Amino acid sequence: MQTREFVDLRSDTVTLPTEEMLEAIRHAELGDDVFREDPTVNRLEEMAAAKMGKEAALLVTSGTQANLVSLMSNTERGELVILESESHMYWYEVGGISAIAGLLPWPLKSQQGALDPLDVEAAIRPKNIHFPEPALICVENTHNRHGGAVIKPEQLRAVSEVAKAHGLRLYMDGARVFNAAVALKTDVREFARHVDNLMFCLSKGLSCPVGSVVVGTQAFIEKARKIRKVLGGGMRQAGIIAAPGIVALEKMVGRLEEDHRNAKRLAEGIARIEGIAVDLERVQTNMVLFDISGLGVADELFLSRLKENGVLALTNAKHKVRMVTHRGIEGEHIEKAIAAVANVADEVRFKAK
Ligand code: TLP
Repeated sequence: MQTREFVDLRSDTVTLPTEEMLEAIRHAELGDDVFREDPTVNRLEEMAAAKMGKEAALLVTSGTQANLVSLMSNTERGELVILESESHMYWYEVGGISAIAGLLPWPLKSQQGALDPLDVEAAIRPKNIHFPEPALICVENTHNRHGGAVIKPEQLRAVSEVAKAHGLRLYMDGARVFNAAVALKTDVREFARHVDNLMFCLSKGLSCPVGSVVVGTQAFIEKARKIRKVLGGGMRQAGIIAAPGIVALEKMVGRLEEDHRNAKRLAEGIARIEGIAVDLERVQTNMVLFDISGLGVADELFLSRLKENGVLALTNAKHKVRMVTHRGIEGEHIEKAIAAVANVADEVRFKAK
């Protein structure tokens, strides 16, 4: 489905593995990872921990599993978790935070995804027989529903100070934290150092077919390994997943910059189209969110017309369209996408008159 037939801007999850990744899978040394005997998995986990400046890491099946395993490893059932009201964990993870982890999510509004430390402080209520125990604060970086916004290291530090002062842990859904690091031209450890533990995804901009990695202290990862098992995530010859992950960490981080440049170009092109609003300041990484309210067309119709013009996108709220750049999307695809949006906009504006 990828770019051959359509310019697929629905997500960076649609990226296919590189030739080098496929070769690495073919030649990976394998073993039973539940017995900790897969050398390729062990190597990826060591690399991931070192990259993040943490003690240990754990390969898991998906970003959703990474978040669930981390929630359960950081808390006890019945505790309270402070998170951002637009966060992926709150919106898109099938309510696992409550249904499986047994936690009470306490959502806070934010400015472009960054929690205000004063709001966090206010949400941590004094001990009282009526209240659940607060245990964990979660942040997301980059922030998906805020259009790939980067949460800066100093913003993380401010929240971490509140967490420390109250004896709470801080966890980061860093599905796209390498995009954040590349956008600020800094090391990913600058983000990781402010949180107790985090996850990142291999299968988004880094182009792997499967997998995410949870990173933290030795004790946390030990607990997470057992929780992954109870959730059915104990994999056997998982080296076939880890092998492309190693290629990703070695070779795929730097190129994210290209995706960011393409997203800017895409946003600038779309911003020139009448009836469409884009906040260019907010295009910081590989996502472009734009508002089509001015076109007076139903979202489904807009997306289906776009598809007829060879371009795939998603909406993430009423009249809000999301496009995500990734490997496989080149300059010519950006031009094609801008032309397709302009074409559809002309067509629907004409009908509206
Ligand atoms: N996000 C996907 C969809 O679920 C919306 C996407 O296309 O952006 N955290 C964040 C911040 C994410 O954006 C995602 C995936 C996840 C966690 C979950 O990862 P997976 O899909 O691997 O379970």
